[in-house]
Amino acid sequence: MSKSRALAVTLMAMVVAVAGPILVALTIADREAVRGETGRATTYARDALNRSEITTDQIDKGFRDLVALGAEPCSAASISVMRRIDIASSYIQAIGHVVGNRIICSSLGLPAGELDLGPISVVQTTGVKLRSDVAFPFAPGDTFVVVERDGFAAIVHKNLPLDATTHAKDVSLALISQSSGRVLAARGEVKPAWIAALASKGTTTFIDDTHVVAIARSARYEIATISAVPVAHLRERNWETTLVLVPIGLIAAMVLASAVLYLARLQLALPAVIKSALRRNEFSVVYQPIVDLRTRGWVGAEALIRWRRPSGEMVRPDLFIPVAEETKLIQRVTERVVHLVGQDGQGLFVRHNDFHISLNLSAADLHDFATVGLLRDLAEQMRAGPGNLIVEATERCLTDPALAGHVIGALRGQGVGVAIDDFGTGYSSLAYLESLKLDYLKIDKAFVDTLGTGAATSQVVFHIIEMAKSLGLKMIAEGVETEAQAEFLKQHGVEYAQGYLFARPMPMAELSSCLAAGASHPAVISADVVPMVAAA
Ligand code: G
Ligand code: G
Ligand code: MN
Repeated sequence: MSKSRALAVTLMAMVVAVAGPILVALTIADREAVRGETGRATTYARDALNRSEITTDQIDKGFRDLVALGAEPCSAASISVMRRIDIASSYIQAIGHVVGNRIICSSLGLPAGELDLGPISVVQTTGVKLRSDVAFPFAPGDTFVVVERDGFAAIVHKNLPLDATTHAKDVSLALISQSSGRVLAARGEVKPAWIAALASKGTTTFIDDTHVVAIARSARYEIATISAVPVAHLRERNWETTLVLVPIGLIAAMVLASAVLYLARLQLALPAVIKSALRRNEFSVVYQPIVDLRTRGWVGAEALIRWRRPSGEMVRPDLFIPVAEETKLIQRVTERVVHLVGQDGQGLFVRHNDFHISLNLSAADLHDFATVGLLRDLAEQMRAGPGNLIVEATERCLTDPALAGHVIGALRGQGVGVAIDDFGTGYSSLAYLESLKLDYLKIDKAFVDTLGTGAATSQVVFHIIEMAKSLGLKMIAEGVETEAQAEFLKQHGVEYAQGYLFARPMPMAELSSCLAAGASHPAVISADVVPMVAAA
């Protein structure tokens, strides 16, 4: 990655790290406010509806009692039942007998005399007649709702269901006749658009330009209530939540931003740090044994670079090898690995002349003839014979297959084996596999992992094995962790394997003492090789 691109990426990551948590905090505050105010409006609407339903229940029962009595509507018996209903029903002001638009007699008794109700406002589909704005001489200044059925009328104080619901003065509340959409009682502004929204069913909430609106409809009567809370409350609540959440968002943003900064500085500084690590000899090499799957004997080992910072921190090769490749430092890293292997492996091939060490090469190494000289010097220093040294090249290394082919040809010419590494994980071209002369194919851990899982990709292993056989390549399976995998690979003709099942990467001193103790010729030899050993 070029320096300016790295800076651009860092800048973008910073913006996301800072803006992300703050945007999340603002979004949560907004949602919380909407949820809270919608909940409040719904509570008001349900409460008003509940009170209205109780009132209607009481009226309904009163009318039924009077009809059931079957007496003359203004007889002493009827009047006494009216008084009883009036006293027993908390929401009913008075109940009486109606003829035309006049109450002839009522629970109020004689002093009230005949009362004029004025015209009917709404006739509900149930036949109930409603008058929504009735005034009485005995209660100047108050208005009432009168509910009429079967010749009887109940007088209800208009604001009873609404005033008892909330004392917040700027909250609008309305009781509506569902069928006609007519306002029976209201407090505050009621927009026609809210009443129009009654058409749908159940409880509805919505927010318009000015209010958070909730509508509750009765399932039992043709009534509904609307409550509307000014959006100003929404903003207040939003602000309160914002005051709590944004500081939390800011802290998260700061933590994220410093993490980005740390990683970016590390990434930008890494080339310089790699150079100083080369100067200060911070690199070392460990060796992971490669076994013969039939005997479990150690036939070789892969050299793997390790980087320990002076702080003691280990930096993973996956992290710094790509950076070294991008910044043209990789050949110096390869040289260092070759140098370290040469030091570590003094006399190794003299003691174990059929053992091999394999080294990982990068693209730059494979496109430069200097690598041929480097490996020749190593072979001389280690007194390596043909096959004692192997180089591993990944598919990604072969950017110029023709040139890489020449370097590979020269390496093989001096007895260095060549393995194709991480096979199947990169961009594969069968053409180059056929044109290049190679010795080994390493089956990537990703495919070994799929063995016996029934995953669709587990089929890929068979194809890789068949291909390796048809090209005459020996196979090394990587990342073998279970006996089942090892057995499966052996059954399918894979010769070699590497993985935690057999051994982890280790320093040369440990590798040497294991070899001296006979790791390359284990005492326990599986049954099917015994005849071969005997034959040999
Ligand atoms: O065992 P380890 O986690 O170190 O390996 C991680 C990756 O680093 C592997 O893909 C391995 O091929 C790569 N790697 C290890 N050592 C070297 C090295 O010396 N040179 C190169 N180019 N890659 C290496
Ligand atoms: O060069 P290559 O990509 O093959 O590097 C091999 C990598 O795999 C190294 O990082 C090595 O430490 C790691 N490795 C080797 N054997 C096992 C194994 O059995 N399991 C896992 N998870 N990693 C392994
Ligand atoms: Mn490798």
